[in-house]
Amino acid sequence: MVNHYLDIAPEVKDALNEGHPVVALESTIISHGMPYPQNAETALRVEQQVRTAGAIPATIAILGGRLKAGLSPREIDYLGGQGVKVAKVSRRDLPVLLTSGGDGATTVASTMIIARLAGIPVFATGGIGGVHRGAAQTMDISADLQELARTNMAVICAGAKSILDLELTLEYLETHGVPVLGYQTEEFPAFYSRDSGLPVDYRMDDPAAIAKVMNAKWELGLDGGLLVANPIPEAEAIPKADMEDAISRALAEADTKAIKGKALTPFLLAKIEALTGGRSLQANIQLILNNAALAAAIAVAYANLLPKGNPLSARYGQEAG
Ligand code: PSU
Ligand code: MN
Repeated sequence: MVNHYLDIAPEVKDALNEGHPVVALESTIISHGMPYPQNAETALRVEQQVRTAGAIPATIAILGGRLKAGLSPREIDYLGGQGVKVAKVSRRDLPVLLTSGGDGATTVASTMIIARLAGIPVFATGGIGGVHRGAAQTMDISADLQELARTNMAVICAGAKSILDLELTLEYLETHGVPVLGYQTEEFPAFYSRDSGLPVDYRMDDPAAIAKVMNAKWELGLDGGLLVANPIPEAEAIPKADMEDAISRALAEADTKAIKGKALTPFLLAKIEALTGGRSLQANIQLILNNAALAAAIAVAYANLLPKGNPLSARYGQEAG
């Protein structure tokens, strides 16, 4: 049964009914992650990339108090143009947005929730939220991690930015039973750089192998997500040392200005963007395109595993009860 708060775009609905692969995409990366108009342009290129790789894109957001799975180019441009004027919406914020009738950009956590309601099991993003540096004092741990613990979905990312404590982020995921799969790598990537010095749980060399792990996990009744870490292409990567200065300056300024809560991640991202100029924006665009292509390949492989004549959405929906 489709949730009555949710609007699924006709093209996405048809694809799901036919068992055709679909890839969910988030919208905080559009409104809070990049400047206009590059944000909207990138979001449209990402959708195109998903299509080229054989799947249907479903960009997720909240518009006028409705959950949306699949946006029009106009709606994407609107979210990009509004930028940080649009509310950043995570799990906590969802019910309020629905009753106030506002617009919202969805984080990894809330995108997972909405994709799940729509019956989409694969989602591409840039970087996930995680355990912040200093979390032992601040207790700042992104709701993205809790969502990965409970919501059945493969989330394809380029790792996480080292504004976070990557070691604690991986510990948290282990505790909550979230497999971290490195795509053609043994190392957990650090967003702009391919290396973090930390290992992934398992290396996977092809999308079909990842699809089999998804299927086995959910057939076993092990609810929750899988994190697929896809390193930024070599040619676009920025060495860790080059980023470290910008990251420590951003962290120091956040500390001085006492920036906390949901404002912290966007503040750090914008600061680093400003300090490293066009270089980090360019890297950001390339890695999300790269993730979209891999997510589409995984969605295709997962759809191929499902029995013929059994629509993907129905089966996936049933499994999560
Ligand atoms: N990290 C990035 N880019 C992003 C985000 C995080 O490198 O765009 C966004 C994502 O939408 C993510 C959210 O879900 O920030 C996490 O915010 P918080 O740490 O407040 O949970
Ligand atoms: Mn936080």
